[in-house]
Amino acid sequence: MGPYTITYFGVRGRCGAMRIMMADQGQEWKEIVVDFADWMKGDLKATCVFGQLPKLEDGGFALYQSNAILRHLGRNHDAYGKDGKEAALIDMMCDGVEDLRLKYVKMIYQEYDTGKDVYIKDLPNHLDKFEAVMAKNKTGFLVGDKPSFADYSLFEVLLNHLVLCSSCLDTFPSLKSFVEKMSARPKIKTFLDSEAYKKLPINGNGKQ
Ligand code: GTB
Repeated sequence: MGPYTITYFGVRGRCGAMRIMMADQGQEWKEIVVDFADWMKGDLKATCVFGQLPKLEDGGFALYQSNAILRHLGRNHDAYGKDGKEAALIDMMCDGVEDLRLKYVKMIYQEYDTGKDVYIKDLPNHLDKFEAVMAKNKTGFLVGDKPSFADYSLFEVLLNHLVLCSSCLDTFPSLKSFVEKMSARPKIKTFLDSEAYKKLPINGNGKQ
């Protein structure tokens, strides 16, 4: 597998989780940062399967769609469960995280000024589902006893939500502990403390 190259804009956005996952797995990768003005010229867009980024290259193999990329990394790095049933549950949790991510992205890009307060008020009604799964599993991860790609995706989305509302996990002890423990994993801590991570805005429009 590899070498890996991520092609994406200069934001965390849809690459946050895959970067954290590769860092935690001790996997190096290269970044090709695309300037949005260059992107608007259309040449690169025309080469992308869905006309969008991110793109992950794994050696000569190119892949689009951030969740497909997470799954591919999960297969390559043994972060996709120990059997078919765990894999199915990990898929389910990743899709659940995606539902929350899409709500977040819609609020950030389309209705930040008018919708942020309503979004934060409604957030517990989404976080409680993840809290219940995390509390029931008792291992500190969503499924099984080690991190899967769904954990990296949830972790990254929770980090973004803590920037949006620093108290959002105060009533969710299992999620709060999950974020603390994931943040303290040595390779994740090194990555989150790095300039490469800190210099990137979360979203493309400067809202967070
Ligand atoms: N379902 C896809 C996935 O999960 O990979 C969604 C990918 C997607 O929305 N890609 C956006 C894109 O390629 C970038 S993420 N947009 C360009 C286009 O459609 O032509 C959101 C985003 C928007 C703007 C910036 N920016 O200005 O730097 C960065 C990221």
